[in-house]
Amino acid sequence: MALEQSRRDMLKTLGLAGIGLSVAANLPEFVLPALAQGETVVPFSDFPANFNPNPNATTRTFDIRKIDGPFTPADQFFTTQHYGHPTVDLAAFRLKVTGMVASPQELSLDALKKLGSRDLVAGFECSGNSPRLVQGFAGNGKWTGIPLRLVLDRAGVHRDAREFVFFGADKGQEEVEWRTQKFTVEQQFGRSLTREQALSGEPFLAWALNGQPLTVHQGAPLRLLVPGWYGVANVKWLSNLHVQAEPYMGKFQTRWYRTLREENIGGVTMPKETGVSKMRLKSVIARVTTTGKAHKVTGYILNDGTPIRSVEVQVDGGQWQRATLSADTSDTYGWKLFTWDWTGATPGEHTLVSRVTDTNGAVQPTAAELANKKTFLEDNGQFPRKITIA
Ligand SMILES: Nc1nc2c(c(=O)[nH]1)N[C@H]1C(S)=C(S)[C@@H](COP(=O)(O)O)O[C@H]1N2
Ligand SMILES: [Mo]
Repeated sequence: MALEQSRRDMLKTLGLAGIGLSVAANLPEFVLPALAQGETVVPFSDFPANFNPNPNATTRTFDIRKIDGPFTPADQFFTTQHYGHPTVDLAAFRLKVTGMVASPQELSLDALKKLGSRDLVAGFECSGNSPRLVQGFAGNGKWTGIPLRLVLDRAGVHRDAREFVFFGADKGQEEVEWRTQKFTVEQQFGRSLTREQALSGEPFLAWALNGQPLTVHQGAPLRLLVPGWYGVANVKWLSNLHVQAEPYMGKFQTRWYRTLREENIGGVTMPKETGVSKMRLKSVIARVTTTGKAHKVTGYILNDGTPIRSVEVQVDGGQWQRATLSADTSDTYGWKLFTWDWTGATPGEHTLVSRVTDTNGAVQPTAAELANKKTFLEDNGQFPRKITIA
C-alpha cells in the first residue's frame, strides 16, 4: 500500500496521474495496466471477426482490449442514444428548472460554473452491455461539474415535490398505447429520480470529461450523471428539469428500461418487473498480454459503488485465483481495474473467466444463474474468454 501510494504521489507530482502509458516503463510497475516494454497482446480466439467499434457516426463501442489507464479517452468513450444527436445552440443554452420550486431557474453554463466546479470520477455501462458487444458499452471518466443539489437548493424545492424529471433536448415521435387506442406524440428523452435520490447530493451536472468540454456525443453542453447507476440515468443534452408530485411515466422510464425476472415471492413463482437503476456487480476480462514467459490478465469491474472484497480469475474450470485491484482506480464510483499474473500457462486453448465479490457478500453470477432473467438488460453474468497459447 505504501509503495502504491508513493507511485501515485509520483504521478501526481509529475502531473501525469491518469496518463500512464508512455511513462509507465520509467516508473515502478506495480499494477498499472498499460503495456510495458516487450509486452504483447495475446489475441482472444473467440473475439468476433466482425466486431466494429465504430458502426456509425453517433454510436460507438469501446474496444476494451485498448484499456491503458484508469480513464477512457473521450474519443473512444462508448456512446449511444435513442433519437440521434439534437442540435443545441451552445451560446443560447439555458438549463431550465420548472414545476414545484420557489424560484424557477434559467441558468447559462457560465451561471452554473459560478456555483462551483469539482471533479467526479465515475464509470458506467449501458444496461444493454453484454458479451455480444464484447462488454464495450462501458467506460470510465473524470467529469467536471457541480452536484445537482446546488441547483435544487437555489431553486427551492417545494416540500410536497416527489419526482424530478430530467429532459434531454433530443426528441422523437412515439406511439403511446392506451387500452385499444394508439396516440402519436412528440416527446423529449426523459428520465426521473425520486426526491430522495435527487436531493441526496450524489447526482451530478457535468460539463467536461477528462478535462475537456463535453462533445456532442457526450451530451454537450451539460449532462446528468447518477453515480453507480446504469448509463440510461445519465441524461445527455440536459435542457430542463421539471419538479412534480406524481410519478413520471415516460417511455424510457417505465417501459423500455425494465427487467423481467421470475422470482419466488411468498412461496409462489411470480413474474417481477423492476426499473433499471443501480449497476449490478460485474467484472470482465479485457485483455491478456505476455512478455514471452509470464502472462498478465487485465479486466474491469463496475458496480453501484459498494466496496469490492475480491476479484478472482479461473483457468479451465480450476481453482479461483485472487487478482489484484489497481491502486489507480480506487474512486468509489469509478470502474476498478484488476490484473492477475498467470504463470505456467501451457500451450493450447484455454478458457479464462473472472468473478467479483463485494463487501456485502454479493457474488457476480454465472450466466446459468441468470436464467430467471427473461429480458436482456442488466446482464452482469460471468464472461468466459478463450485464448490460445502458442
Ligand atoms: N438525452 C439523452 N440522454 C441519454 C440517452 C438518450 O437517448 N438521450 N441515452 C442514455 C443511455 S441508454 C446511455 S447508455 C447513455 C450513454 O451515454 P454516452 O453516450 O455518453 O456513453 O446515455 C443516456 N442518456
Ligand atoms: Mo443505455
